[in-house]
Amino acid sequence: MDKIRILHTADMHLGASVSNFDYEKNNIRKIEIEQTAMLIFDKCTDVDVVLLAGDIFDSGNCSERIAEMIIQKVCNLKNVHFFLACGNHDPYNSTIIRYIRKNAPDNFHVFTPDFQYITLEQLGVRVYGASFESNYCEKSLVDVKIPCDSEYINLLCIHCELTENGKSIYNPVSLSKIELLGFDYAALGHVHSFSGIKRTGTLTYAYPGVHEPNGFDECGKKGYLSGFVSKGFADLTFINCAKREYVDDYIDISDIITLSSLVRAVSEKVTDANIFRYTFTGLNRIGADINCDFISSYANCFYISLVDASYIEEDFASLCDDISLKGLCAREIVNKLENAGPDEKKNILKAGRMLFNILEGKEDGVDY
Ligand SMILES: [Mn+2]
Repeated sequence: MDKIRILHTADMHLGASVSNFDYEKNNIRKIEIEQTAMLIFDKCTDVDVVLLAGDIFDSGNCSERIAEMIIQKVCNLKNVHFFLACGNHDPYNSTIIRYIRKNAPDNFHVFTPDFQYITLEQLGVRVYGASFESNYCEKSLVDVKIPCDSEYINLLCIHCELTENGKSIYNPVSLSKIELLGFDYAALGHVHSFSGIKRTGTLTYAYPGVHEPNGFDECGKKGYLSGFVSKGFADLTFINCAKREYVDDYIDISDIITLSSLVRAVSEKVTDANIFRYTFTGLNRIGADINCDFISSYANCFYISLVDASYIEEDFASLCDDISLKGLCAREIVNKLENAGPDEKKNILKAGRMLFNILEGKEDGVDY
């Protein structure tokens, strides 16, 4: 066969706790993260090889119920070849992986901690991989003494950190070495954001990232990779499948004069399914106190958090007579303000506030 159809997913972290919201919404998200995972398994129907690049389970003690859901899906897809390379969260010797190894059907292969390959003769494919044995792995799991056979399409499935200096506690893998070994596609796991579909020489490689986000450190579109691999070539597409997206952004409120326009500005930015965090920056001309709870109560979305990091136009002039370091600073600020243009004025006021926060022993808060 000159090309095969693959699906590549990783870092589902099934069974992970969700604690960003209230009780009810945490539960909704927990269910959604599982549902999307099952939906990806449903998308495997027409696929030849499914590559699961580790951290599919968030912990080795993940509930058997979740393992059973996956096993059921795999049982219903007898013609699809599933490969799991265990990661640092769900290592080979953990309870959940033992359960999978004992109960999964023959078309689900779990790689051992020793680098190995499985040949699928009818497809002309070799799938190479290895699993984390425990939570850390300082020595590369890729055995460079086992090169690829160019008669086959060679796939690598591995949970790792790409590095050329060999230093990582999460399976250091050298990209240049795996390229030299002759792989056509390397299905990687560990990094939670999509790397893009990368290419070096005849090797294509990618981290798909998580399938559903679980925090503001996982913003943007989330999903899995699907497409074709042939000798020296891969045609893969990132499929955005997450039910919700985390958005973490800033709103400069300098041109907003009334509270109602700020409420409107926030409402216009949000979409109902998503999860937002907006930080207000710039000059606050609305009033000293921006009530974030009040503004968020008007935003129609799954969740919103508002942070006020705006600054007010302070009366530094009234502090100029102070016989102290503060007075000295105030005089300097006022002097600078007198000679500044409007844009520069903003920065001076902002810098002035930061300086006074330090002098007054207050925390500066958000860096914008
Ligand atoms: Mn990991």
